[in-house]
Amino acid sequence: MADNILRIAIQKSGRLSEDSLKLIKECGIRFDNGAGKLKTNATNFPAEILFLRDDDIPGYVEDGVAHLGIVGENVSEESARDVDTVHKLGFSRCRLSIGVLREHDYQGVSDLQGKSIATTYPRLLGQYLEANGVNAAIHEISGSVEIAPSIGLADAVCDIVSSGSTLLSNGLKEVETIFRSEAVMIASKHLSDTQKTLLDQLLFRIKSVQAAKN
Ligand code: PRT
Ligand code: ZN
Repeated sequence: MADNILRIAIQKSGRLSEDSLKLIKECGIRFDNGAGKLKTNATNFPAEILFLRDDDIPGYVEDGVAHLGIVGENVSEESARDVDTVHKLGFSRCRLSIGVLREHDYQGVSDLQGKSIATTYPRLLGQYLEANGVNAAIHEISGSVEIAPSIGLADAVCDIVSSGSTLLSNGLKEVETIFRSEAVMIASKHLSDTQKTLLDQLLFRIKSVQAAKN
């Protein structure tokens, strides 16, 4: 595999996509992002862009198939992949929180003892419960987590919250924030010297773009 270009993985379509593309463009990197493409070459920087599901990005970067990736810290941390977090990007801010039914008279984290909690983040939730000495059943589901308490599938949820309106519309209230997240750039631990130099150039441009906005 060519070790003199940077292969950058970004989310194909979702909440991170637009800001990820915008950041790369603001760094002066030009490429053709024809709809439906899975890979494209930059025309004025030795880089390729891969368009992937966000959940797949940490694994591709760990394996060195992609050299860099833009992903939510929540996804990167949950994946437990061995990658370097090289820069915080300031967009897609959200939090991973525990929610319970609104009518629940919640007093504190020990209320979760012996309860079941539905989540797509079993690792981060498990760490939080362990750190707080709480023994609860983690019910891993792959989507529509917020509906679980109202249909009797679980006592609580642990999911990503941004405005809070999804919790609210499912009769839930946010009771604990366990992780704060934003988009980050992650890098492979196996970069060639050329790739390290290209990464430094890219980070310099990203920091300039960020500084110009502040
Ligand atoms: O298809 P693919 O697997 O690539 O995408 P995805 O559906 O897994 O992810 P996507 O695009 O929904 O989110 C990508 C990343 O955006 C997440 O990993 C977070 O880092 C970040 N992010 C920021 C969010 C939100 N805000 C967010 N609000 N991710 C999800 N949500 C969901 C949340 O799961 C819940 O269902 O929005 C709902 C809550 O939003 P509020 O505003 O009602 O609180
Ligand atoms: Zn995903």
